[in-house]
Amino acid sequence: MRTDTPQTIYRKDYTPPSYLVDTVELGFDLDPARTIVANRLTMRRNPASAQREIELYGEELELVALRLNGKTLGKRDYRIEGNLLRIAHAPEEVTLEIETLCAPEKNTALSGLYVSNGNFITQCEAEGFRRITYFPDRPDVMARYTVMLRADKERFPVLLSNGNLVEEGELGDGRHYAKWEDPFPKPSYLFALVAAKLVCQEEKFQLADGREALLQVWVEEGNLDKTDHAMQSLKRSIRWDEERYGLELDLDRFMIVATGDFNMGAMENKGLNIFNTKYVLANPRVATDVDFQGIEAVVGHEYFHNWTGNRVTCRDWFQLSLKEGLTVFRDQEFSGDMIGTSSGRAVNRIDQVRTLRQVQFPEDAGPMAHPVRPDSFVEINNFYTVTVYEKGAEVVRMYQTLLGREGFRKGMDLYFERHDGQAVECDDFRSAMADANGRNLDQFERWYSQSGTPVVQAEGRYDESARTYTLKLSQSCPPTPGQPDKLPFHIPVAVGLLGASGRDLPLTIDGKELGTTAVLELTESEQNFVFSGVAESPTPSLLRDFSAPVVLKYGYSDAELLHLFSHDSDPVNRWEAGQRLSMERLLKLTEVAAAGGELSLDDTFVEAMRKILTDDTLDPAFREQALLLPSESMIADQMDVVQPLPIHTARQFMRAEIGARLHNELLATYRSQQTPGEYSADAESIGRRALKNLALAYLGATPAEQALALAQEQFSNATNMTDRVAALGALIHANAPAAPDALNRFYDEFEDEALVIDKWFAMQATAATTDVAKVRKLMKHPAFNMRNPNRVRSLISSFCAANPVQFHAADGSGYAFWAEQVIALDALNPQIASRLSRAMDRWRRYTPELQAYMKQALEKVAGQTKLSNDVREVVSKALS
Ligand code: 0A1
Ligand code: ZN
Repeated sequence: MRTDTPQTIYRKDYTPPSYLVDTVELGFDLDPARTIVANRLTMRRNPASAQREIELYGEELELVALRLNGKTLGKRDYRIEGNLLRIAHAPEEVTLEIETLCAPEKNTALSGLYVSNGNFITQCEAEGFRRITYFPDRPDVMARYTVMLRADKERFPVLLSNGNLVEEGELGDGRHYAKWEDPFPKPSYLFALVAAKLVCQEEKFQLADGREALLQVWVEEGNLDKTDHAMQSLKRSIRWDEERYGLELDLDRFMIVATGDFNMGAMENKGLNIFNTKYVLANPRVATDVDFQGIEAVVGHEYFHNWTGNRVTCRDWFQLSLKEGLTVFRDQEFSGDMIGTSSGRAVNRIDQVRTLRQVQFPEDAGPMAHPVRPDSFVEINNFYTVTVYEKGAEVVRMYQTLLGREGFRKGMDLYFERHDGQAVECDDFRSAMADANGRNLDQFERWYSQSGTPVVQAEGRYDESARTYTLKLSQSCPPTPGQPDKLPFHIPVAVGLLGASGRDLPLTIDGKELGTTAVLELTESEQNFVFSGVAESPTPSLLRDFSAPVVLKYGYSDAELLHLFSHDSDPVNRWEAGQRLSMERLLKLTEVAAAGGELSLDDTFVEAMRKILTDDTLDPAFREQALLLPSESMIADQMDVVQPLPIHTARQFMRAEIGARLHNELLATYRSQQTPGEYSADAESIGRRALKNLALAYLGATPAEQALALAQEQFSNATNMTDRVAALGALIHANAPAAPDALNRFYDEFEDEALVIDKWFAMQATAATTDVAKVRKLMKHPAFNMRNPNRVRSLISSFCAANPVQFHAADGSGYAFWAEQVIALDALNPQIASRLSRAMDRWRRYTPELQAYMKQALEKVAGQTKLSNDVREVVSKALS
């Protein structure tokens, strides 16, 4: 916790490290209260640096001894200023020996070395290693590590670190040791150790080149019945990277460790991935379909980092998207390939588009907006964002859209050929893509440097006599903090033209036949694209497969949207047409609700929904997506002044109307989409359950008794967690008399399953009937724990981010609660506090009355004298 004014760090100020590190030998005497860390570094001056002092970072450490080339340094031989320890006048080559003390059990920030349920765990990205020992803790310093772990054998029978186990044995006095060696040079943020009481599921796995690797998934005792899916996902990830990118596992051993206390999803430490239990533990009894899918994606993500992140890493933290955008893109492609079918892929893509619109677009339009490669930050932990991750993945996807799959692969190959073992920049990736394909991608750089979501405006004109269709595309980008004016982006716009029959028309531009989907390259502020030989006036299908992270504007008529909703061969755009139809209506209904008018829904829309619902030629998973209404936050995003209550009223009305007017079809769907027999997490079964449970939710939105009876029956008889929570959710959201009892039964049955109890808290936190008083009461529940990030997210963050009606209560009570919790959390865990503080990002978009309360709450937090850099940066940007 710092009280001085936080410093802004700029990308332009980057300088190379003064010294490079060749080897690191770490010795740990592990004790929760007082751990001794002995660190022996061999370093040499970096010829690329003008700076001659050794610079080591350290935080929350007690320095015991410091020796340089064997000689103990006295107080006059070095200086400690804040987090920096500087040694001047050092020779070219040095061996530094540093002994420090730290207190893992007091580490509630969960950064560095900490204790989770009695086990030692580390988290070093981004700057946690400096909380373990003094070190040039920056990603462009890559070194070879040897690690000796010593601990009590009974309490910590398992001792793990990166790389290969080279020695283990007894020490007498009940202690034991293990020595690990990582053959690959790595930055300090990839260091990890685990000393714990754990058990593992393990397997030998044959790699493409014939080598065998040992794969392990480590969990606490009692959880071995929940590791299988993670292990299967890991094996699939290894195969996929071999097949799709020719990338092999480079170690003899690959370990995954699950911990219940973790700030993020998981971490790609070399050979020793550490995971939040949420992304490891699953079986049908405790995990939902979404959990199963999340595990596959995150296991893949961390595994793929081994090449995109670890073998080739980031020069500095401004380049974070170099590894994150690329690795998210890789995990998205992996998930798509695992589903296999084209409609399954589309459903996967629709999920990505939804996240982007629901979370990233608002970020790009708010006070924390930043480019994919930021130019400055106060606290790097605040930049693990949807912009760096998800928009970054869209940027990588655009290379593939522009260059084709093969061209993209060529670029990847060249990237590894050039940069294996190096710490590089986003520009190096772009150059590899350009050079491997002989293309100029200079303008593409703006996707990295300019923040904000571009708006593409489209207009079409059909010339009957010339049989041409001219598509005029123009682009602009709204101002964002520090960037009032933007230059045009290089935007791939995938386009199809539908004839009156609903079929795609063949596309020709400048005599070139382009099939039925053309990727137009919009590079100017305005451009015309002329399609020739167009036999009839078409309906344009624009931005197919969401070919760029932009807002697309086109003055579609209802008739055109209905045409696309029924016929578009691009499933993403087919879904998109439905979203546009619902959004238009939701916005109008919101207006009427705000004015206290009477709400009504047109038949045309209901009929379109009926058609999709009953079209058995469509995959259930796709139907579910197409029938799902835009969320309240997405509706809010379209409004100039946000009024949470009318939005909620409008959306609830629409749900109830659909539920009532399609009652018979929903009921029939509910019955036909059952998945009897043993649970399976394949895409088809997941789709059927999703559609069935959506039908239940719609039915539950009506006052019909029958729906509640169905929900109650499903709740009691469910044989998997997906159906169980869907039923419980239906009861809670309908405020059914049976809901409280169901909640109690659910709790009693799953009391010992922390991840299920998280769901129990989250479902209550997001119910429209749960007000601040109820949340406060839940915080007093014995199962609530302010130190556990998953629990805090499930109750406090869910309430603030996903219960808009109550969070934005007219009396400002939600905001006062928010301020109180941000302050309380900040004293324990600044990263978690800072995430929560983002709930207030877009406060200027609300009504003046709400704004006044929000400002007051923000000022209360900002006015604290003791505040972390993390929270300080977020609230001061919100207020500025
Ligand atoms: N690199 C990890 C995410 C991660 C980032 C920061 C952390 O602690 C502050 C932990 C994990 C990933 O992308 O999966
Ligand atoms: Zn990552």
